[in-house]
Amino acid sequence: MTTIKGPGAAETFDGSDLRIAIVHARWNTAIIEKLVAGAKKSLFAAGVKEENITIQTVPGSYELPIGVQRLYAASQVQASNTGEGISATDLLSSSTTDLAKSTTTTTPKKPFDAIIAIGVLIKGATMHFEYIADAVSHGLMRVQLDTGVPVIFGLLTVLTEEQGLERAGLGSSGMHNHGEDWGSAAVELGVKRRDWS
Ligand code: DLZ
Repeated sequence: MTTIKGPGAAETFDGSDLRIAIVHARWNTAIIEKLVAGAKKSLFAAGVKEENITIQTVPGSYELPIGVQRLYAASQVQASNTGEGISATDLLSSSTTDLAKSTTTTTPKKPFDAIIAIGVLIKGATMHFEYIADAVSHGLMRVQLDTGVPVIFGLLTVLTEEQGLERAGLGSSGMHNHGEDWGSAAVELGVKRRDWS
């Protein structure tokens, strides 16, 4: 069946100099793992280098906003410790010249260009689902507007386990893995954010 739903055709964006983080919850792991793999597939397809992808986990979706916020802050500190006069592009490089300018002995890194937050909330018998979904949605929006780093909303809020499996490309309906959309969104926003600066 054809459908009009979805992000529509997009230009392709070059992610080869982007630094991207994925923060994911561990609840509903089987679905999460597939979504993370889908996001990584799109990142790689856009040219994002494996060494420029950081993956961090939190226990549940409720912890996603603080995880994203602290990981981004840590990347800013890491970048500011790598020395002045090094451009964002240089910071992706670990050449000896760049390292010589750096004040640390670790590979210099720039702050993340975009962060993908991934969680799967499955509705239960109580109001728990509604409270967490609302808090996480607002929390992630707040982090991205407060920091200016694009935060990709990879939170599935599904009524059944089956709905979650479908959206991770694991169901029988042929629905695609939504993680792939999130990876593409991260690259597009990471690139566009530079132009918007
Ligand atoms: C407690 C809980 C429940 C019941 N369900 C989910 C879920 O479906 N998906 C998810 O990501 N996390 C769930 N959690 C855990 C909370 O998000 C959170 O980790 C705990 O309440 C601790 O703050």
